[in-house]
Amino acid sequence: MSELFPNIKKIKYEGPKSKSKMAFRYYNPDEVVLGKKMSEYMKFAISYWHTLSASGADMFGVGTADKTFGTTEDMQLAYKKVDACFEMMDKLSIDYFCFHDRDIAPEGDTLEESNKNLDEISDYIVKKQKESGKKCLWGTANCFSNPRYMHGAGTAPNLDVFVFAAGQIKKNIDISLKLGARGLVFWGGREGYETLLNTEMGFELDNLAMLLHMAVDYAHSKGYDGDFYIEPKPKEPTKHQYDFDCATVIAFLKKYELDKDFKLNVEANHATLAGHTFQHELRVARENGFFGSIDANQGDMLLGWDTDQFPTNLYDAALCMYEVIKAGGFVNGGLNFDAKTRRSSFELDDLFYAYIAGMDAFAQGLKAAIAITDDGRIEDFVAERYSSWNGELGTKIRAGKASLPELSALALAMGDVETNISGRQEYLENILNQILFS
Ligand code: XLS
Ligand code: NI
Ligand code: NI
Repeated sequence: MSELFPNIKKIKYEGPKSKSKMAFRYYNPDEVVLGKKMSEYMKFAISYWHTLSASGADMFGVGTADKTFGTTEDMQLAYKKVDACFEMMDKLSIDYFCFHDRDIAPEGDTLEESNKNLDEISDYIVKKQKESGKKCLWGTANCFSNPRYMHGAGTAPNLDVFVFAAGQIKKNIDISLKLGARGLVFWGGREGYETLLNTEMGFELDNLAMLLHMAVDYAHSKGYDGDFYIEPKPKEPTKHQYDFDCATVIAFLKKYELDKDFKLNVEANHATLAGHTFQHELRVARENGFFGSIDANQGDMLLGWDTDQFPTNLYDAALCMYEVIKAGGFVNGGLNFDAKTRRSSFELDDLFYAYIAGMDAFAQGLKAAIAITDDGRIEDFVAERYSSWNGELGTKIRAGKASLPELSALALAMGDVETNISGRQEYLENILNQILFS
């Protein structure tokens, strides 16, 4: 079969000194790190939508990148995209891909037609998977692009829309399972509101939860034992997305008794849109037992929207991988590059530069995260900072065996707090710099 990226050879690891244009300098798929090959630890994934479909269109202009791969007929193009995806995975040593139903096969005039397109293309994907050993990290249903979803899908005021979304989600579960996905993602899409003047918030959230329960029940009935993820995002496309951030989603999952089934897919750019750091969202997910998977990208701090840039910020990559390590690594999840090249980076080669940049950044991040732990100064400092809790009294309070009157008596005897120690933020930031850049 002729190549769709004939200019690109398989990208090799050449080490940090390499000046080659197309080479990994830090990502070495076969290098063993934390008892696993780096490729198995990171579980990088290609995002089908940005990589194979997005052409760089924005509200001021049409696309700049040609992703027609020599054809404009819908189904033929769908086949070409599969070929392009598998060629990229091979050339970049990426083992996984993530997809929306409408990324892999065109939507037909009816649900039945759309489903037929999905059946046909997924047969082809399965064949390519068998040949290559490449896997699907997660699948999701696009219940936001079609105009029918203008008011939302699971939260739509119109029952017919809810029913249609349920049908689409059922099919997506079938296809995801057929492709061996170990994750089913639910990103809110248009589940949110523009104005409360026309919105029954509680009613909409009840319905959304019901839809998720049905999805879980259906997937389980088909023998699925992988993960379900909600992907939080605070705004865009709606003014207020219901799945605002990790904390909001965890409260929602607990209220509707979905917390045993769902974990979180944390996206860096969504974290910053919510006014949090990426690490904050990962920490919230981890501390609450909801750490699942990651959409690895980055936003622009000067812009207020989801720019979905390839992640190259080493601090963020390091602190992200630190949280991943502390969470015990990925089980069913992985690092999906939910990222697109800039509109002016329009050549197909740019896709490869972008993935290499992201993968190298995360490889450096992984090494840096390990170095933070090995170095020990930061973790020792944190342990020392809380050491006053190590004695009998601290243990008693944390075990829930102390009372306010008892502590009041101790406080009165104390008179006032005598000592406090510095948080030493600048000292710790300097250590982080030293670890990252030496
Ligand atoms: C959009 C989301 C989306 C999800 C999958 O902002 O990041 O791409 O990852 O539906
Ligand atoms: Ni995402
Ligand atoms: Ni996003």
